[in-house]
Amino acid sequence: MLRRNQGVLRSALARGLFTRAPSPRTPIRTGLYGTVFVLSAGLFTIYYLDARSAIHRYFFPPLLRYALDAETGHKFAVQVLKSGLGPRDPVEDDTRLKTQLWGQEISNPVGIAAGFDKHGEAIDGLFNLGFSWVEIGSVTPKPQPGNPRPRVFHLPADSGLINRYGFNSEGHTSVLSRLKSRIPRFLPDENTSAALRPGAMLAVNLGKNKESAVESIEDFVAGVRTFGPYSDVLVVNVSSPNTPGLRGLQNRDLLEALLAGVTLAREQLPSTRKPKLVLKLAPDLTEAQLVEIAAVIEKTNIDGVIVSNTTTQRPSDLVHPNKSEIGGLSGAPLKQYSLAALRTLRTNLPARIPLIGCGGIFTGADALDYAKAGASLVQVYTGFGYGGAGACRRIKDELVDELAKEGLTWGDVVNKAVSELSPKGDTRVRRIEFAENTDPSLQQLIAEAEELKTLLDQLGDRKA
Ligand SMILES: Cc1cc2nc3c(=O)[nH]c(=O)nc-3n(C[C@H](O)[C@H](O)[C@H](O)COP(=O)(O)O)c2cc1C
Ligand SMILES: *[C@@H]1O[C@H](CO)[C@@H](O)[C@H](O)[C@H]1NC(C)=O
Ligand SMILES: *[C@@H]1O[C@H](CO)[C@@H](O)[C@H](O)[C@H]1NC(C)=O
Ligand SMILES: *[C@@H]1O[C@H](CO)[C@@H](O)[C@H](O)[C@H]1NC(C)=O
Ligand SMILES: CC(=O)N[C@H]1CO[C@H](CO)[C@@H](O)[C@@H]1O
Repeated sequence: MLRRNQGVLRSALARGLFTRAPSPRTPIRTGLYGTVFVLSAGLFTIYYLDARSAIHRYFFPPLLRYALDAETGHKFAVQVLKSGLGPRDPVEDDTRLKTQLWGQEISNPVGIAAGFDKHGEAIDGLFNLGFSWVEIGSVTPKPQPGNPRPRVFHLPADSGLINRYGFNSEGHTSVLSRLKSRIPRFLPDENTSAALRPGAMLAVNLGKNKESAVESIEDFVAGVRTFGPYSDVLVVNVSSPNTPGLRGLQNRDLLEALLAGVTLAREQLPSTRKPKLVLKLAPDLTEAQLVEIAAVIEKTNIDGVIVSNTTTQRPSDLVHPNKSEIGGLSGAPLKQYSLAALRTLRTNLPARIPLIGCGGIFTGADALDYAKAGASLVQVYTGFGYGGAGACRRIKDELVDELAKEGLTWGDVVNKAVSELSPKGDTRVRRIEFAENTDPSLQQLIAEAEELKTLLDQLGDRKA
């Protein structure tokens, strides 16, 4: 049907619009031109709105890269998706693509990673492109501008990207008011997904202000209080590259304090629905560090892990002249590191803690590599930037083809990997219990966060 439309469109365009007829215009002819024009425009709209159309892959992304600098191109794409005029994925997900997270069914395993929609402007536009998981952020408590421009660099020759945005964020208040205005009237009850559609999840990636102390967990606790009621999942990063050891969390105690703080804040949310808490890790951790992090995670009530963020490494085979720019490298060159880190973590975490793979996914085969390493879901950023609006749909179609060839479902592949790789038996160490009165400083922190949240709520209400 669509192919035929495209054919009709092409010939209509060729005949009706682009050739200048030499004969004089009669009213009938003018009427005909008008009709053809309207028809073409209509067909073009159908063609445009279908995320699979070739223009979204071969025309718009290169055009944006050519016409605009990297950051402006990114902003433009967010604005189009925000406007509701973005293209759509018109096909229902194949049942082979179903996956599960925490007992909940997700219609497909492809999500959009943090950093694309940093301020929560284009949530529904992104779901409409076929992603089953939309992660907004990172959002910092107070607004902050990030690093000076330029801070994003395309490395097309390497299918990569380097960014040093430095967490530009509009801050909690502004993003919260956007989330609130999106939720119709009532907060979702415990059975309603904040995605507001079945088989999908909305995640908020929590950030930290630049001036906050490295070891402080306050910003993350505030994030849990602020966004807990409006999200299905909250993502906490442990991936600042600047400090050795646990990348900023110099030691195990700090990581334990962070995880204890955010899980306690989650338990204390007044709403009946509690978001899942997921960690996001850097790909540059050593095996020993990953093993240690896994041990800490297992002792806490953290629900899952995203592997991974961008890398500070620069593989020697990079060719683009801008490869030495400072920042995090993403895209194809990142895949080897993320995949290795994910596999290490899978072999050290019990099966009940799902992993989400992220890094250099461009094709269905890439996604399948992650499933085979035990990832229940994958996320895409750079592959979406290069592949355009249809990237998600295309990855899903390729996945279905690959899975059908082997007669498997996504769930089959994941389950096999998890049962082969995850440690056998219930290795569950006694979970840390956070009695309400054990840690006065934590209580103090939560109280302060509560105050901040009330303030933000009021501000948000005023703004909305
Ligand atoms: C321009 C850009 C901005 C990003 N911003 C964030 C961010 O704010 N928070 C975060 O956790 N990850 C951020 N990321 C990392 C991505 O979420 C993802 O982990 C990484 O890009 C690897 O996936 P990819 O190879 O598919 O791009 C950003 C990535 C890029 C390219
Ligand atoms: C949510 O689902 C559970 C189990 O299906 C049910 O017992 C509960 O009443 C539901 N809650 C609401 C508010 O619908
Ligand atoms: C490298 O990045 C700068 C800054 O964005 C840009 O002006 C320049 O064209 C880039 N170099 C190449 C070869 O793309
Ligand atoms: C991800 O890594 C980049 C550099 O590799 C770093 O600047 C950033 O802080 C990390 N992301 C998060 C959410 O910490
Ligand atoms: C976005 C953000 O808040 N990144 C933080 C990730 O965590 C480290 C500490 O592990 C912070 O230093 C980063 O600022």
